[in-house]
Amino acid sequence: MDDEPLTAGALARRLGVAVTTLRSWHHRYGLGPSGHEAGRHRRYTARDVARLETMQRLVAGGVPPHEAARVARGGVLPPSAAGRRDGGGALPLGRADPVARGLSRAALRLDAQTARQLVADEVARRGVVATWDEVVRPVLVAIGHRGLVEVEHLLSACVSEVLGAVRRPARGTPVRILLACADEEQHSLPIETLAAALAEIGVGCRMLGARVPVPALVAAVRRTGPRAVLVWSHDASTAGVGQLSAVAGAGPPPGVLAAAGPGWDPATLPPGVVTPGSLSEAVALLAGVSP
Ligand code: B12
Repeated sequence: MDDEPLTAGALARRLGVAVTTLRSWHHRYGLGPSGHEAGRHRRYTARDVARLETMQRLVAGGVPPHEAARVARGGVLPPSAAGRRDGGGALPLGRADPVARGLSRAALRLDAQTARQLVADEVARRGVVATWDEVVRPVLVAIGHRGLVEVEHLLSACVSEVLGAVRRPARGTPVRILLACADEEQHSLPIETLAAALAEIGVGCRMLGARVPVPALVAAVRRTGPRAVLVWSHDASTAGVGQLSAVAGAGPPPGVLAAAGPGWDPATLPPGVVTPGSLSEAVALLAGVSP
């Protein structure tokens, strides 16, 4: 499978560069596809891919393209460029999906356009849940380990933009679900992803986003009478169970009250609160709420 010759599109996704970049590396530096089958577009063999991975890594690390191309074709790096061999161009992603690798490279380069396009293409290709679990989440976790805050901000914003663009159910569709981050909780991507995944299957929701103060959450519950409320907490410091009791006491209790995210301690939750452990579990739970 891994040695399967790649199309320009598949290789561009894997490297996290635009197809036009691959074409210019081909025409300018001779780093093109060598695989040729009659009647088919030229494809990149495993050897081509290895050369272009070297090219991409060195260029991402700041080495001038013509120097990087020479190394990719088998040359050695001149001492002047040696210091800038590898600007940390790759994240430890283990056996992650090749597109996750491409996304991590684009994110590390702060290449918002490519990162956004990659995520949008994968949402169109495999849907929100698979894109989150197989492509975006592994990259976010790896970036978190590296503590690259500027990359965290950039990638989060790109992912948010793509999720926000997922078509929502038509106006007039009954909305019975309320999603919110706990008070002072800024990690809203998981509930933005949940809202987009629900929209994809025609289920509407109200998503209040990051850092929802308790009075505002209670007011939203009182005003909309949701059948399901999900509150996300990523860290124990934002997981005050009082928020959940406040929701339960705000009116007729919602049929589903869910505490989601690694911040909550299941042992401390009020009775009846459910704890979906994954995005797909939360989608199944909330999609079942009668409109
Ligand atoms: C993006 C990000 C940010 C962005 C958030 C942008 C946004 N709109 O969401 C910004 C830059 C704002 C941010 C801020 C901060 N962050 Co931050 N952030 C991250 C990062 C990189 C990704 C978060 C994410 O979405 N992860 C994806 C998660 C959810 O995936 P997962 O763990 O694989 O998910 C598991 C489950 O949660 C579940 N699951 C996954 N998705 C879903 C969805 C649903 C609906 C459900 C039910 C389940 C579910 O399945 C998975 C397998 O079990 C993480 C790194 C990380 N490891 O997550 C750091 C991280 C969470 N942040 C961290 C910190 C410390 C902060 C700050 C305090 C930094 C600071 N000093 O300002 C602030 C927090 C402020 C606050 N009060 O909230 C730490 C938290 C440490 C801890 N307590 O555990 C982390 C772990 C980074 C690190 N390694 O240190 N952050």
